[in-house]
Amino acid sequence: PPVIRREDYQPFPWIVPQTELEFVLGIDSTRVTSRLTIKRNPETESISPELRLNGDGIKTDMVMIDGARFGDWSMDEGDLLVNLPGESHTVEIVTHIDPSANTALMGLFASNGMLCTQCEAEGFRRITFFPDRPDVLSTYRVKMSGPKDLFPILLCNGNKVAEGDGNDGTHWAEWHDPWPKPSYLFALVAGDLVANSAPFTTQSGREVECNVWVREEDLARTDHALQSLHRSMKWDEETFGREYDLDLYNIVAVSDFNMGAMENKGLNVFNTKYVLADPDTATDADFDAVEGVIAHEYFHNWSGNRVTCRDWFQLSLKEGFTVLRDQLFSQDMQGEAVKRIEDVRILRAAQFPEDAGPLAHPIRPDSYREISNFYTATVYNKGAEVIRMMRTMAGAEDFRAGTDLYFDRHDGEAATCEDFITAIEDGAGLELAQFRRWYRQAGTPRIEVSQKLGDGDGLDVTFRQTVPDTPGQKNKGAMHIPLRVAVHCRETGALGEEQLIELRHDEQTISLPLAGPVPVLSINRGFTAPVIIERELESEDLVFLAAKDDDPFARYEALQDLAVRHLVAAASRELDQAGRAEGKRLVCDAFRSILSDPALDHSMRGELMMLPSETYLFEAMAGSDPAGIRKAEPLEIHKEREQLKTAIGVTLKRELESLYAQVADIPYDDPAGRGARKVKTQIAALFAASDPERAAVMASRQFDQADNMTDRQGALMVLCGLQHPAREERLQAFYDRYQGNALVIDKWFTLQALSLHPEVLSHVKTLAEHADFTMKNPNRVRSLYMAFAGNPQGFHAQDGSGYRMIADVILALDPINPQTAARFVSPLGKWRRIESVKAGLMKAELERIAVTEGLSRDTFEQVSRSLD
Ligand code: B3K
Ligand code: ZN
Repeated sequence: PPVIRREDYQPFPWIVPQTELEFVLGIDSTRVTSRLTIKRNPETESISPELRLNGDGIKTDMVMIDGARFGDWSMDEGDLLVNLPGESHTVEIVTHIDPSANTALMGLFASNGMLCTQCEAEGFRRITFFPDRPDVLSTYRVKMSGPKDLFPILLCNGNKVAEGDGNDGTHWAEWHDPWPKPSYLFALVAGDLVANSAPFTTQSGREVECNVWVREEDLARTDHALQSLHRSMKWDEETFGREYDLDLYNIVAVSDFNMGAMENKGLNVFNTKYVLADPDTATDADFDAVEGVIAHEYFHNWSGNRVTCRDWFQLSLKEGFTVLRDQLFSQDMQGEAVKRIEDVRILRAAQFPEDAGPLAHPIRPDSYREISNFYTATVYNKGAEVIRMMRTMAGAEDFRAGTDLYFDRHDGEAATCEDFITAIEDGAGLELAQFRRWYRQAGTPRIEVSQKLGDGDGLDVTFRQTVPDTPGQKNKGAMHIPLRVAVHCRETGALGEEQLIELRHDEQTISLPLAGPVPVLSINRGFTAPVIIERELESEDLVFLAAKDDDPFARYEALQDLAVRHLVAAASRELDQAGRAEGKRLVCDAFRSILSDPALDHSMRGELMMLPSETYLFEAMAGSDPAGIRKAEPLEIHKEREQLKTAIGVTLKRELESLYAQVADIPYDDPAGRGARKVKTQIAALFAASDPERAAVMASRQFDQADNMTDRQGALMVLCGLQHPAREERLQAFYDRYQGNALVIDKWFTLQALSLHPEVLSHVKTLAEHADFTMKNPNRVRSLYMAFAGNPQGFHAQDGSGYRMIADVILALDPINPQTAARFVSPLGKWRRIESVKAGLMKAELERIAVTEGLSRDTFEQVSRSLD
């Protein structure tokens, strides 16, 4: 497959002012007629008569040009080519497709008896021939017809302008979307659906009909989604001055979907996972995820739809910015500190490893073979961090002036990341010349920090930054990095004043004011920059920061650092017995102050109680040696982390018990309920390591008495890791209670695949044979195998059987759903950073995939990058 390069961008030689589509719908045969008005693009000089319409796996039954049958077309790969002599023409094309055979879930596909579409990035070309690229904007008019019994509801973008009944039990509807849009935002849905509806009145007083469409049996679980939509609409008016621009907003939930959701104009299509929620079936985290994804897709209406992307290399223009917008929204809904910690945890678990591995790429990539592979944590989450840094430097108010200018300047256009940066410079008054490197350079910057007392009353802090080499990029320039810092005093406990500093050089020294005689530097407060800080710090300093820092993120960070230092040293066998005991003692001391600190609410306490994830420890272990000699040993990391949990459970038994007693009976709806549930499950998980028998009793009781999914799932998670009869009993009870509820049964698969149980690998093998398991449903595949690939004990099994299992999944899934299959490659791609025996086994699996005939473009690209 060819490589597409950013520098090769050329505007399309034609414009397409109008697109008319007609669908005659059927589950296994749908006829699509398209009528395009096309004109020469006045902005290009091309004089070639060729019109190239993209197609992917479709054939045409008929082509008409300017109303007359036209036979002189040809095909190139999947594309349709015609030569047109004039300035403007109409092009009419008829195609036939079979939605029921579409297991890739791109284009028009069938799910549970309904029809729906997914067009981003290049799915529209699987429906009809079209210039399927985001810089070709067109106004759509769509007519669809089909059997009324199968498809009582017919939806499309924009507004419904006409409808009626046809012959033989069919009916039809015609939709018109007044806003010009690229083909990737097209959507159509036909099915037997019901809506939860409530109007929203915009700031200018227009009434918007809001609907959440689901299958009848799911209707009772849609209130939260609908309310989240209203909250998002209001927030975007207040925070970014953005008002909705149609009289109708439809959200449809489908159970077969490759990702979370899709922001099609006026007709969002959602994975059921991000729509359905009630206390009996969804955890607190699920509720937050629904709210966050609803917000994200809604915010795209401006950052993505009204201003779209010129080409797919600009993906972060809409995704990075929209992720930042949804993060800020959730911070306002749920509390800033906890949300920030969660977002950083995701960044470190998903993006840092990507940036350090074979798939590393800048937030604005330079090339791709398959664009689906670039919907990554880098483009999304690091993209959001980069824009957040602009906001930090400008301040919220000036940043808003920048985004206002951006929306004003580019409304109705297909823009670039460069356009965004320029608008922020002009509107917010920033100078971002060097900062642009964040868009070009991949790799997580590392900053080595050292300090010494200066002559006067300052602390001289020296910063040395490096950006690691990444595939295709070496010897990178220094980054412009904003950091919030403060210097506290450990002796007096005085807290220093926070200031924002901006690094721009490979090495620089900055003098910071002291707050007292024993300075402790609090750095990257609030995680202002997505970097790795490396510094020698006395453990007492970390303990002080963990207990006393006034920045909640810095407190969390100090505690994480304490644990990371101990665990990496222990897993690398650098500690003797005394060193090991000392490391555990320090973590336990810090934990003790967290458990009892009356100033913390339980939500924050629960957050602080989370030990660093094994993925993050993997990074810390493999990345802490710039020469790349030290490799990660996932099984050692796992063992040491479990031992640390044991030590905490044993040492702090009394404190943990009394805290459990304090939170155990806080009711579900109590304002402190959420935090209480978090803390409860954390405690049970610690006891699972220190006193399994006791944990089994505790978790069984929590499970049996639970009146909500958070408690039930938390308890079952703990039980799943134990070798105890309560495990099978509760797993069965959970299954029986929720049989037939796909989203909850996904949880049932995930809990077992993620479990700490020593037999996890054979459990997963058995589960793959379960009657409820299928490779055809992406949620189900991920619930079992993505969870397993994230379970170090199973995935990294000594004999390589975990690697083989994931490679087999890739090979089995690739012909069914390449996009989802390709997502399983990156766990195996970590081979270079892992100790040599396992590295060899992982690489062998990648090589076995690489030589397989007929691989999809998606999987081929990821596997070859991982072996390069
Ligand atoms: N824009 C879509 C993602 C489409 C992924 C295509 N492979 C959802 C989102 O980011 O909002
Ligand atoms: Zn998005």
